[in-house]
Amino acid sequence: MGYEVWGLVRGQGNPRVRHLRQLVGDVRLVRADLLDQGSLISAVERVQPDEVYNLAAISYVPMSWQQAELTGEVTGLGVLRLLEAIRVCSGISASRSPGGGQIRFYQASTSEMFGQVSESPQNERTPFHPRSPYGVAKVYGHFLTQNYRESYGMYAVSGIMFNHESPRRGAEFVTRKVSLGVARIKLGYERKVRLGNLSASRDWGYAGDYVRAMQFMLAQDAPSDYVIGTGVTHSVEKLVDTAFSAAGLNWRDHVVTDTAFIRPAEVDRLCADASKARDELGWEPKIGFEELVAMMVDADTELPPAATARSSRPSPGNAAPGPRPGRPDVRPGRRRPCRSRRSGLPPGRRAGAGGSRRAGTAGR
Ligand code: F7E
Repeated sequence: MGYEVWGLVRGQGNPRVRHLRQLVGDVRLVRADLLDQGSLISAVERVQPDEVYNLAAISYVPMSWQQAELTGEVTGLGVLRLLEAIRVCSGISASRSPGGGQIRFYQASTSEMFGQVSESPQNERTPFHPRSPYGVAKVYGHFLTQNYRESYGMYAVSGIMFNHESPRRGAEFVTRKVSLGVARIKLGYERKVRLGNLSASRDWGYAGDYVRAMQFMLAQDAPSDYVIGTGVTHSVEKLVDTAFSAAGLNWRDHVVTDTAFIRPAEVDRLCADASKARDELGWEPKIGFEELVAMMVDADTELPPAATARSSRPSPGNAAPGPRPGRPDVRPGRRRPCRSRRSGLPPGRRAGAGGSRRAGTAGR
């Protein structure tokens, strides 16, 4: 693709570095921390990136109730520090706008900002009503990115990404928890998977498709924000059914609901209207829900036994802080999928990668 990719790593002896090296050996690393303004300025000075992708966050929603202040610092103020690092290193001030060759900035915004939705499907104009400290922090980062674009003329954009998954997803998120659970049950290591709210619905897509959208967004003539999602939504129950069926199992024999995984405030249903991305970027997802779930179940079933055999019991680190008192019990329920219009796609402008560029990614 012509990219030289740098990743940001924090902390001393960060154990994730070894894992990262095994996955993608050719990524170069620079040390910095989203909590430390000076370190970000040094990192931008050292790498001299053409593009910066801020994918870093405390991104597990239940964790954001347990560590609300840290979530605000990293997921919210981290965006400010990164934008400031780019602004300072580029010599941009209120009276001096950037010239050509400026650093382009991508902010990973999220469908969690829509939260308790006021309309469905959600597009770039749908009002935000976040339901967790994570969602609130992301709204701050989203508006700050817009503000730096408007205040300083920076090429700074947000992708409002709906849930994007792959076999690399963390085991605490529901798709991977289910695919790992199915693999463990299939291989005889466990008999049950404990889950929370089965009636919540999400618009789940494949992470690889969403990364392509990020790249397109930074390759446009003018910066703008885009909703990225498939336009098809499924309940957690449907996810569970699809995953267990892919392994020839009946989910009702193995899934237990556990209030430890119910959130204090839930986002009930999300569904993307990504028509702006389709029309202006020429973007559309290539991998659908069934294919994605089968891919994740297959990958986990083929993991080395030691990785598959690890316990999936709830722990304080991956359980939600618990339902509000008086909250009604959550029962499995079915909802109708929300579909986007898929026919008659205009050709749109397709943005290619092209050229040799330096991209910095911040991930936590
Ligand atoms: O939950 C329900 C849970 O944790 C999805 C992050 O990447 O996407 C992700 O946020 C749904 C929720 O993802 C369990 O209550 C039921 O309704 O996989 P999740 P999320 O909260 O939607 C957005 C776009 C982001 O930006 C976030 O960073 O599944 N659910 N039972 C469960 N969820 C989990 N994790 N574990 C359960 O046992």
